[in-house]
Amino acid sequence: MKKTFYITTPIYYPSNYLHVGHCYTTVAADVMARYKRLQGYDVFFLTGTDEHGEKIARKAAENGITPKEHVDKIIAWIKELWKRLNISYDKFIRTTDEYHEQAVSKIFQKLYDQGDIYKGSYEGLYCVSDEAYFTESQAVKRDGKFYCPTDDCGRELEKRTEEAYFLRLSKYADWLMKYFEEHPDFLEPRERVNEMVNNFLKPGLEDLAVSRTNLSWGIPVPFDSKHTIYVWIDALSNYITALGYNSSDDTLYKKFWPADAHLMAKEIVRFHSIIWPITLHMLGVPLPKKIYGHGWILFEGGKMAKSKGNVVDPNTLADRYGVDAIRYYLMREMTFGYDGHYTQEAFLKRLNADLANDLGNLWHRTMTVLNTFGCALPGYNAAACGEKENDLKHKALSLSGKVETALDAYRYTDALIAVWDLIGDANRYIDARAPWKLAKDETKRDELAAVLVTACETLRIVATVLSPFLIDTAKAMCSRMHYTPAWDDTKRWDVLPAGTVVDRGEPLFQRVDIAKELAIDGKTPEEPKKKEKAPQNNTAVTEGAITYDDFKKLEIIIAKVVAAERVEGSEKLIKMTLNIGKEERTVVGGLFPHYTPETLIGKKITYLANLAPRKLMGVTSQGMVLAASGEILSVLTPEKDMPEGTRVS
Ligand code: ME8
Repeated sequence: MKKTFYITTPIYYPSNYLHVGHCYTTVAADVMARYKRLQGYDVFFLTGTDEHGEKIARKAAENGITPKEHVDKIIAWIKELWKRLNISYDKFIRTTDEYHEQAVSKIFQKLYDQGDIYKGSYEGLYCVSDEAYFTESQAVKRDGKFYCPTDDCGRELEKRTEEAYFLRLSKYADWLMKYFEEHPDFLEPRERVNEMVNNFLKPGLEDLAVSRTNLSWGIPVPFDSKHTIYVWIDALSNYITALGYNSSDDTLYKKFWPADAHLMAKEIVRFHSIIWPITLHMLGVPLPKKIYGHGWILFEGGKMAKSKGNVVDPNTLADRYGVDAIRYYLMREMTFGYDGHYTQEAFLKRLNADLANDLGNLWHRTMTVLNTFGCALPGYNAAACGEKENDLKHKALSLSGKVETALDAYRYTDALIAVWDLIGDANRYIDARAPWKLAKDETKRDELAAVLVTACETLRIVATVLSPFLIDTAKAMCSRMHYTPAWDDTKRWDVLPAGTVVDRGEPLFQRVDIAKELAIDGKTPEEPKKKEKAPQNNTAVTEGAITYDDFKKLEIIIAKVVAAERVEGSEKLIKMTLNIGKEERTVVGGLFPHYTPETLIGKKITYLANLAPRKLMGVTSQGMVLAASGEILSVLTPEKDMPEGTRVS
């Protein structure tokens, strides 16, 4: 039987149209689902919508339509968007689906029957106009009074007490704490565990109100018609009801649960990593294997959010630049797990540099020379392959292993960096071998054939590993090579048969004029950062020159990073534990987001050991990790594997 893989996105609120932030999680889940399918897994990929609640009821009322009419309209739009973005979900769940409502009702009843839900009273700050409760931290506080935080309201809130049903979370706090300790991979990235433990579990977990009396747009509490089930039990249960839990046909549930990963952004990690595991534990249902809370896309001064209006419409981007450019940018630009900025300029630069130049040109120049060969892949003589061919072949064959390591750890960016490293190598290889020159020399046919096969096989491997990311582009590349992508083939060479007629086709990507594109939105390109002034003449260098004896004072050695984590409260700092041969050292460096802690662990780096210790954000750094820094940043690693403690001189 095939191995199974079950992945989910949050179910989004259809209060309004979705933006690029929602696309981020959905594309990440789609890439993972496609990657696993390509590896032979039986995959179930779930997405959907969270349709009940006050917000949606209010929005519909504003438009003079029923809540159902409102959500139906938005959901049709969302489904179109996912189709357009090539999202390969297996099921789209709506919390208004009858099977879901029935299953949730049964869950609520069971929890009540076994005493995990009980009746109590809910105290909160109530807004009469919005008919909603707010906590003190949500409300706007002025002169000791609390006011409604919704944009167009601002009315004074009154303290009210209301009857409600509560979920007995407090009873399971210790159990959950222990679960986190025993399952270090359950919640990622690691920082989120600390947030949950320090902010919610240690201060004492409170029971959660899970019903409301003033809400009609929701699932009724089965044994008390005055109450409606409120938000989280309804929403979170989608991950099991979608599979048929509590229904007459639970085949999918038996096959796919527990989920391999729930993906979401950090603001709802609390619900997924506290309320959800406890609810499942109460129900006697196994827990999902992983909760991954990624960062936020920031845009124009904060989190991209519907409520703030600082959103980018994915359809506009797709109209202008194509779907693959969006998918690539989202997966390449921001390190999964951490916040990142969206800028139009960075988007366009990636499109031009990575897609049109690096990938597009590699394809185009290779296939242009092949055209002169009658477009058919030549047979070649292995003896015609020299060091350069073997080098590129070796790198290409090692690509999918690197991509597997990265994607299995949800490091999408690292996977794409590995692909583009190979594309860069391949472009340099073509530059060096200049096949267009070889093509002019009849006596160099063997050499030319070896070059073209090497380049085409590399492109085949690139297209295969890119096929979960750039759906249309990879499909075009493969079909032009008459090749069906197969993951195992990425570890094989000479897969394309000699004689295969390859169609060069249209350019894979069109370059754009960045200034013109920005001008459409009334923007101008950012000034390039001013470079540090170069020394005016050689004396400027020699004047400050140090003697060899000075240099000898620097104790630069090779060290291995054995542990790494981000420094709390800092955007850039990473704290590392280094093995320097005879002992371990702690060092802090401003390496994020160029490196994440996970990518540093295991690396051999160059370390200045005798720099006087200094404190950075409360952590004492003993020395310094050496790095080259310009527009990007690169830590210096020894070219060959050297033992820890080796002196650099
Ligand atoms: O929270 N950056 O729905 P929602 C990154 N219905 N991701 C973003 C983002 C941004 N700026 N903006 C949105 C809900 N997202 C609940 C979920 S699940 C049982 C119930 C993505 O419509 C991200 O995945 O507010 C985030 O967690 C989700 O959209 C919130 O979607």
